[in-house]
Amino acid sequence: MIKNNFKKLSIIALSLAVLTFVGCSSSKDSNESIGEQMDYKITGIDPGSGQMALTEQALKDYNTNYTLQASSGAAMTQALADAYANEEPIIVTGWSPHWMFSKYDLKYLEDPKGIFGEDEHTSTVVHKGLKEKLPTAYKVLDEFYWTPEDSQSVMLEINAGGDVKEVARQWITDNADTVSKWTDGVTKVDGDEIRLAYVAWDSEIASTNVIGLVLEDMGYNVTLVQVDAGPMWTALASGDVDAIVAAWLPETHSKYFEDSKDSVEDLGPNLDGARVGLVVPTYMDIDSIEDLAK
Ligand code: PBE
Repeated sequence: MIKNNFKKLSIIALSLAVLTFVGCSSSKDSNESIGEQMDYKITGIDPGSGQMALTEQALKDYNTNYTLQASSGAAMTQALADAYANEEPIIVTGWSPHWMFSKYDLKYLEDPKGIFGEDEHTSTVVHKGLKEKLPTAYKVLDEFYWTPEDSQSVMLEINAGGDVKEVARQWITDNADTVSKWTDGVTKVDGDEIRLAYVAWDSEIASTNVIGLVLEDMGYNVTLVQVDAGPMWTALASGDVDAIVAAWLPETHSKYFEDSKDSVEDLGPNLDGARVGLVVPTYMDIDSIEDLAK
């Protein structure tokens, strides 16, 4: 009897020891470097975005042993939310304007080599000949201009679960003065077709839906086409779509822009003060992409 109990106890003790051992080796050891804790992974977005190419370039030029994982805008923000909730290290390909900066305490890693550019803006780019084809739309698109705060307020509402169209409509109602600057003195049309392409990045979901509704109010029959970055530029160049408000220049989409330059017209910024880069929670003890060097 005693012997039996002793045996049971030993088994329990042994199991505990094994469990403790397994637990320790799988949990994040505080002696691990930040890089080890993240398995040297950067959480990226959709492969076609300009930022992914810039990040690959940065990881090389800064001589790091990090790899970039492609995902999507939505998967990236989910990974960020999960890491943030547990104060775990994470590096994401981030950009502004974006609601993530309102929701979390984040910082851009410094980029002394300037790989991600400075002073990015989002441009409105149309298929050549739009001025003659759809003069009213051309005029409104040319005038379309808002601020990072405007964009961020729309994004926040959508992120909080608002219906995209309803949020865009509400913003238009609340900002009638701004919107009238885009539409004042422009002749309305009667059901002409216009097609706008965009990528499902939060900032572009916001801008494209707002301008889409404004064009609808001007009498257009508007189709929004959601595609990847490469196909968005190809569709614009071929004339399959008439316009985009999602062109990130001068750096992020420079390659796409160069390739389609002959068949498009850049109407200039619709938002200044945009930025792309590597973004981390402020609780992380790194400040520069240089800190990721081997
Ligand atoms: N972004 C958001 C895009 C443009 C908009 C920065 C993720 C990119 O192509 O990288």
